[in-house]
Amino acid sequence: MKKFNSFILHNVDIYLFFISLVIKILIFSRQIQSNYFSYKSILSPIIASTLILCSFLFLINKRKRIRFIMFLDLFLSFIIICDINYYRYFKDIPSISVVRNGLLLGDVKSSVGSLFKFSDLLFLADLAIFFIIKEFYNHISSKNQFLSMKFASFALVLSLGCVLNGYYINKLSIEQPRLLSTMFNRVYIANELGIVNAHGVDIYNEIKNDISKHTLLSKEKEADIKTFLETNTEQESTELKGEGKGKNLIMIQVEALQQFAINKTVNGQEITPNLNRWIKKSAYFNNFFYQVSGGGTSDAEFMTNNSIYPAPSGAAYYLYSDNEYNSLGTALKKEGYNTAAFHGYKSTFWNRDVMYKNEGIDNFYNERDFNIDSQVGLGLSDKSFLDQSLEKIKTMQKPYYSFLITLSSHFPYDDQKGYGNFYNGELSGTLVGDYINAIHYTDEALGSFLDNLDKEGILKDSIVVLYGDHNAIPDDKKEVLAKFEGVSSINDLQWAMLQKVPMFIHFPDDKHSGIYDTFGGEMDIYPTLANIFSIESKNMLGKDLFNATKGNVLFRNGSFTDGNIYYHAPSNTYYNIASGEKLAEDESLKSKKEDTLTQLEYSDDILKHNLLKKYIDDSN
Ligand code: GP9
Ligand code: MN
Repeated sequence: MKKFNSFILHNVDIYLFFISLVIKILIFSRQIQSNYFSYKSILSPIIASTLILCSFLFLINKRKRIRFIMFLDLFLSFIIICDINYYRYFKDIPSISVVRNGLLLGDVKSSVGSLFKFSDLLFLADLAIFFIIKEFYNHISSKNQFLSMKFASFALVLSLGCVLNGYYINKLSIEQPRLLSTMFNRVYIANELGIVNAHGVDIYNEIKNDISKHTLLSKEKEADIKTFLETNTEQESTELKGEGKGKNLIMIQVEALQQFAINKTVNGQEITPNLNRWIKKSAYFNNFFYQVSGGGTSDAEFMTNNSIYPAPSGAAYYLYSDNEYNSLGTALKKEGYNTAAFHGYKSTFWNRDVMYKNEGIDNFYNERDFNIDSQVGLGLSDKSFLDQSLEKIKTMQKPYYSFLITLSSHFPYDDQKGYGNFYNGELSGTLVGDYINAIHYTDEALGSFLDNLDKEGILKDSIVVLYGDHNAIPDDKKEVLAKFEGVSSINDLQWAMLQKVPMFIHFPDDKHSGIYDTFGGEMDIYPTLANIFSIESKNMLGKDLFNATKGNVLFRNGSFTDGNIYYHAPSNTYYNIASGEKLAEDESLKSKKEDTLTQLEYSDDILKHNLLKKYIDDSN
């Protein structure tokens, strides 16, 4: 009992620090999750992460320790105050990449500062308690605990914290597989695990990523990649070269627009009548695939604006936001274009505010720049977003590049009120049935936007590109999509061929309209536009769809197609697309597979070692 009393008496500063930190983090959590906050769900992970933080204090000598605790308390309280003010402005949690990109200190410094409340200083109130303890400690014997006791306390508290925290982190990584590696929704992580864990996961990702960036790349490999990039987009022919020079570019990325809905009817009505109509007036690529990986929507944007593959895990928009790129926006700015991105959601989601600056996008109109007058799906309704974006586009100095990302048709498509009930068929109430309503709504909004561009005379001197960012129906709902397709089952090849998204390019006066069946993907949009707008097409891994002789489409998991065969990497199986039959691997198929892996490796090295910076510097 005596030992226990001494253990308590000797460490009262640590307990008080632990309790005050848990309370501060709970107050912070309450502020970022005001609507459905529950102390119960967040308390355990907060306690677990705070135990880990406090465990090291048991190793410090008591007299020195109180000073260290006061410094640590001041530092952590400062972080929490910064987090709260950053959240008030961005409705997000800052990450290292945000701070590193100077955004925190950039043009928002004054705005974030203006949000500061004097009540924030209450987070420092507990320092007074530690001052008193410090005085108290000065007057009592500073007999220290035995070293063994210190280590035992440290080990016990650290292991308890790690086991508890590991359980909660693992639980979240199972519920949301991509979340912790991509940090695409930092607020969600803080809401589930507490702010200490949110910053801890961010620091872990940064360290892991920095280590991989500092592994050396051989000079030969660097030269091989440079040669590949210089020759990859060379084309024998130059169909449509310069067709868009000086014209505006309007690129529309549509949330979860998957090709199975295009040119289809349910109960005798078209699901996407407007897109079907505009497809007929445009160059329509009906064998066009999404190629996203863990970065979801941001991967799609990354590829269409850079023609570099997504990161093997995580999101390039988060992990490589400070790399140098040869982006579409940057290239068009060199040609005198004004550039802007439009998205009716948080500017920090997917780290867009940081990444767009790096992609040559001068203005990013995000949820703070729109009147959130109607919400459908994940946020601002597509109809209102597109109407308001059109008004902003009309004020832009020509020529301009406008990149719009829609939002309403977002998984799980459960905003029936917002979408309306266009579909009441046998799949009503299933994910596919809900999706049909969602995409029918978005189709209507897109139709009105495109018609308005026409009415305003904008189409006369603009080229419009529209594509879907990724699939709408996940693998685990395959059987529902099979029902919609009217088949009993869907094998790997059929499922792969269903992973197409529509992509069309509209030229003034509906020129070059027709169906183009070249196999392609999101990686090919930039090289295709580079040819149309006569901008340099070095440093791209995709191809120009109007002049390509081969139909290669590579996917992040190593699968690929060349338009005739499809290789399904997870099952290491080759298929003849036309006949559906499986093929034995021969030398030519093997070399295609190796070529795919080489290109993906080149792309990963470009990101890891920031090679474009080197190549661009060399060429200047
Ligand atoms: C969020 C929106 C959706 O801004 O782009 O992203 P997703 O969840 O589809 O990756
Ligand atoms: Mn998306």
